[in-house]
Amino acid sequence: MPIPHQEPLRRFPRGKKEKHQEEACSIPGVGKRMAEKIMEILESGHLRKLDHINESVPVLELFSNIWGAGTKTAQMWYQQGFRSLDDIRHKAPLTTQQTIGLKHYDDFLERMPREEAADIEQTVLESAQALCPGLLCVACGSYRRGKASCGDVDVLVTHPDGRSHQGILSRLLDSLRKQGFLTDDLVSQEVNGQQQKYLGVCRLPGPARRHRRLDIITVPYSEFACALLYFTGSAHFNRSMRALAKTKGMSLSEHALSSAVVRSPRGLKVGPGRVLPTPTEKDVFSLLGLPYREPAERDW
Ligand code: 8DG
Ligand code: CA
Ligand code: CA
Repeated sequence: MPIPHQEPLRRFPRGKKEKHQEEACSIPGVGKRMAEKIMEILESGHLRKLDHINESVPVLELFSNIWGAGTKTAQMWYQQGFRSLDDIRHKAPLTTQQTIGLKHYDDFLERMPREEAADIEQTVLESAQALCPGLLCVACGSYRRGKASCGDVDVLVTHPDGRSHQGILSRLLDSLRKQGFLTDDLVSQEVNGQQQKYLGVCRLPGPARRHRRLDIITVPYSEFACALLYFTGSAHFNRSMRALAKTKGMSLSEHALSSAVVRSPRGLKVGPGRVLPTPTEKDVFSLLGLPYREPAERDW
């Protein structure tokens, strides 16, 4: 939305204007063009060049809230002249993911109460255990951090026998689809031949239920603690933990904590190091020399 043009705040007498411009130019890093912008703001309280940006910001936000559309796509659509979701719906060529994102636009923007996340976790758990008793299914992310509302549900699946997690994801998804619980698929991928990730959409049975985003990740039991730590987050907390590991010559990922990692002088990993056994999250904290933090204390 354009900012209404404001009355000029001040008009500098000719000589004074040049003097101010010279002063602005003498600031390190400020060249002639930047100085001109400073002068425009000083004179009018406004920078005309930003009008277009102010206009585009809410539209870009509207577009980038479509699941599967990033900032670049949103900008491209804006440049193509699209201004509303109706424009996108009728005129933009969409990927399969963006079509799903648009279909559930309002539902995906609304966070769900944690009770609903618990019901979703329970649905996945019951289906998983019907296929293979002993499978563990844990809702991570904001749910495990104790938040009152969740953007989506992140379910981590593993089996203590170290092998029954293999190949379980596709069977679990089939079972959830047959129940009508899964409504759309967004992404399925395999990481390192072991970990499998699924990103999709589900809806609990009953009237007035919304479509919710569901992520399911299956991991080998040896990676369970590091995966649990990673998918519990928060993302900011994970970044701090990884940075700390680095300062101790270690490396932390969603797969493992490794020691004696060889890094180049620029900090790049050149040798993989040795994977440390971490049966529980507490072991990860303790190997990093940190006091344990409950999931609810990792929300920053
Ligand atoms: P929310 O869904 O309620 O909005 O919050 P969340 O559960 O914390 O976020 P999420 O997007 O579902 O991601 C789950 C966890 O994955 C997050 O808590 C920590 C981990 N994670 C990172 N980095 C990133 C990242 O760049 N993107 C995403 N989506 N997750 C990340 O450590
Ligand atoms: Ca989440
Ligand atoms: Ca997620």
